[in-house]
Amino acid sequence: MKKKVALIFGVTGQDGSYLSKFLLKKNYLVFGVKRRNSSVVTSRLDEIYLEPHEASNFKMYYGDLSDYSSIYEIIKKINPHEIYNLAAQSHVAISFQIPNYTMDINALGATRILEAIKNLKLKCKFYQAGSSEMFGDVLEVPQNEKTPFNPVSPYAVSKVSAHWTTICYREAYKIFASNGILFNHESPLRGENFVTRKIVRALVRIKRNKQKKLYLGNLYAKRDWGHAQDYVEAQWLILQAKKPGDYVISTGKQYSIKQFVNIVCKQLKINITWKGKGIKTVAYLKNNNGKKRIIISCDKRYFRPHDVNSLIGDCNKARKELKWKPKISLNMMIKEMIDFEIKNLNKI
Ligand code: NAP
Ligand code: G4F
Repeated sequence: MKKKVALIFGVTGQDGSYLSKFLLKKNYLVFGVKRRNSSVVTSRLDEIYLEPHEASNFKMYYGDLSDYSSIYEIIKKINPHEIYNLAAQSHVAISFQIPNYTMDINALGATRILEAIKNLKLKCKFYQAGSSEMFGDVLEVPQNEKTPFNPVSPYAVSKVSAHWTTICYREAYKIFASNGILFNHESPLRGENFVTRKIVRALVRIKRNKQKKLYLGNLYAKRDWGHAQDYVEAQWLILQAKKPGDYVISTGKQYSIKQFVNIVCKQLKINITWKGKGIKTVAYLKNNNGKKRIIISCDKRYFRPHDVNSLIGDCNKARKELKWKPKISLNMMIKEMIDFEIKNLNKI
């Protein structure tokens, strides 16, 4: 039987890596699009990107979401059954510093892919990586597919635009185009400047005396955190549905950043005490001689002009229609992230 062909924009990212491995296991031929960087960083794909190009079921091409001609040519050459658009300037805080770029890549980037599909008259299916950040200052608790969006960052606005463009092309041109509305999902492969990886990495290093302190921003924001491995399965299931549609993917549980820190400390057997309020909150350790050492403080640098304070998803539609549910608990995920950082430290 001929292999199914998938094309992944954003293949070098956290989800791109998990999705590539997932699709290879499902016997797909996987093509990834990688943008040019001054250093070649494909570390998240090392296990699958070692074989010779021709013989491999995983191949990469250079392209950029800012460049319509590269997108058009790659899609034309590959003629995929499924396209996953995971590429984005995905950091919410940074989107306040580079709003034009964020809009170009996240909003117009999705439009460029959809335009190429339309212009080439392809029958392929399209997945758009939407975000719970689109709910912003939430208008309903928990959030589901019917909850109105209320975005509060350039990142969220760009994702709302891509979301509606996907629906527009589905309805106007009958393209099988679907949106995932994914809540935060993490893993050992998460970017180092997202809060979960930053916390785990720093606390492992503090435990090993390789770092003195961890500086954070808003400790009181709450997120609904799942594991990227579970969430890429949902991305695939969304494209296997009978009809295109939009799906919330979440765990339905939420924790604050402070609670996340507490769980990591418990697993690492770091005995911290919290003190203070707001930006003056600190966490300290007590030495054997009773002296206190502050290991966590807040720093203005990590606060956003406007933060999303509370997110929690209701994924009943995905549970019912896609038979999807999260399998990896927060505790299991944190353990995996800790083990990964310890392994990294031991390599040095
Ligand atoms: P990520 O690790 O930041 O990966 C983003 C990917 O996009 C990387 O491969 C990156 O390439 C690529 N990219 C950035 N700019 C590009 C450009 N101009 N042209 C082509 N590729 C470009 O993000 P992720 O966590 O895997 O998330 C995947 C997608 O889901 C993103 O769209 C994100 O916004 C969305 N999302 C994520 C979450 C989450 O919690 N993880 C939740 C909801 C939605 P480089 O490697 O070269 O940087
Ligand atoms: O880990 P974060 O940067 O993730 P955020 O902003 O929720 O965005 C992630 O999830 C979205 C889905 O909802 C994705 F669409 C998006 O692409 C990305 O993957 O921050 C989480 C929370 C925020 O409230 C932030 O203010 O943690 C708070 N925080 C506190 N201290 C911090 C820090 N965030 C970061 N990055 N760094 C800190 O030091």
